[in-house]
Amino acid sequence: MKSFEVNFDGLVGPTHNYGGLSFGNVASQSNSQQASNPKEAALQGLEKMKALMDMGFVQGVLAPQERPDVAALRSLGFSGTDAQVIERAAKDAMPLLVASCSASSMWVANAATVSPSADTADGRVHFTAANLNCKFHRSIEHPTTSRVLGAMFADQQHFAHHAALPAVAQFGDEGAANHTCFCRDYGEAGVEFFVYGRSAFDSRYPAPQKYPARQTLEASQAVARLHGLSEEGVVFGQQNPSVIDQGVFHNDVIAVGNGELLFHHQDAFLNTEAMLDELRRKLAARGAKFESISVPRDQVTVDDAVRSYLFNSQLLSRADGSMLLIVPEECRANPRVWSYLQGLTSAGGPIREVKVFDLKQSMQNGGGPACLRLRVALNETELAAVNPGVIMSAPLYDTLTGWVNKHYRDALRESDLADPQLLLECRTALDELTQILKLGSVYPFQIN
Ligand code: SUG
Repeated sequence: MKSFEVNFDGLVGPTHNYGGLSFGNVASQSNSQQASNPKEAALQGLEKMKALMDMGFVQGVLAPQERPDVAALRSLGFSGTDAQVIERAAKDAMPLLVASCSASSMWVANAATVSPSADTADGRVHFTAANLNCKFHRSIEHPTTSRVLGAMFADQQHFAHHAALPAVAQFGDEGAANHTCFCRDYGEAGVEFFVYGRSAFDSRYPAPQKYPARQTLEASQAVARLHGLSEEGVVFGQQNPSVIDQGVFHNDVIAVGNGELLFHHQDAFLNTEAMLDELRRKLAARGAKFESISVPRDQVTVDDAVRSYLFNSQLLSRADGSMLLIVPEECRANPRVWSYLQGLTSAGGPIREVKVFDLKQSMQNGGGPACLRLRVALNETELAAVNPGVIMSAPLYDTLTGWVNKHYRDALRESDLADPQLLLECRTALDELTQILKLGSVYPFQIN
């Protein structure tokens, strides 16, 4: 049976703004307070989806969330009508209003961890929504994320959904940004690679000093258990704490894998050789030949990686067996990264081509090509069971660009977030979107 890796990209929501909300994420902090352009952000994302579809990849779309999150503000003590809740929060606690307005659900690599059916004990595709509990503005995503994923992957014969892990830092879980599935072929059992930043229960593991390690070992282990993965089908690796302190807040800022290949920076991990050996051995037992490409620090520094997002790229398998790397414009702008990429594609290795995309609006908040997509490996039967409304097509692309042009503003500043009209605009847009994507009622304002 044929199998595919389907990329479901997050559609950027109407409140995309630069709130400076993510301590430890260099771009988020350095672009704080700049004016954003939600319309351009959404169109840039849609263009990437369309380009991948045009290249022959199966592409899906994941809906944004309702913002400002009035329910979250109510839970923090703001009361009255929805408009009054927003006005009161703006007056008394602007940072909380900003957090409740974040369009951060666009970075769907953090929506959930997904295990393909070939790896799981019950032969279903498993999803665990990420609790994202390191940052308030992200911790409010998972209830709606679960409903949206449930509406996209509704067939219980093929899809199993788990609620987010307990909402405490000890089980901090950032989803697929710290998880990679390796395999010989999508559809064949492989090895799932979980990368954590610290252990919450064992003080022998080192931890970063400056910035938070968002993912714990114990969270990764819990997800592996929930998904019914076998011991021979998982490898846990620790991120190098010193790169977290240099702004690598997720593993997908310093490594990307696909098929039998891991592309990573030399300084990405701790105990790198032992970890790569374990991956090689476990994949060999599955009939797969693991390969890694380590980018040397004397060619590309960690700082280059953080600023260019070289590793926050999409590594895609093409029909001829070669791989394609989708990178953001910022890689072309960095001479060391660009020259490394020229050498990489001409070296005769698995990565043969690089394609560049302008994702500046998302990049300025620390979200590159890989952050914007959730990968789901599916066989033909499973793909047929996915809600067809969320699979990208030329007509859907046209409808969605028209929808963005109709509903989105082209500039948003912090002061605009206090405008209760923004909530109404968002609700009107999302109501229409649920019909376009055939999702049913997934938003709080639609659920009674
Ligand atoms: O969680 N930025 C996101 C970026 C997430 C990127 N995802 C992956 N690497 N997979 C974050 O730090 C910034 C929001 C603001 O500052 O307005 C933010 O949430």
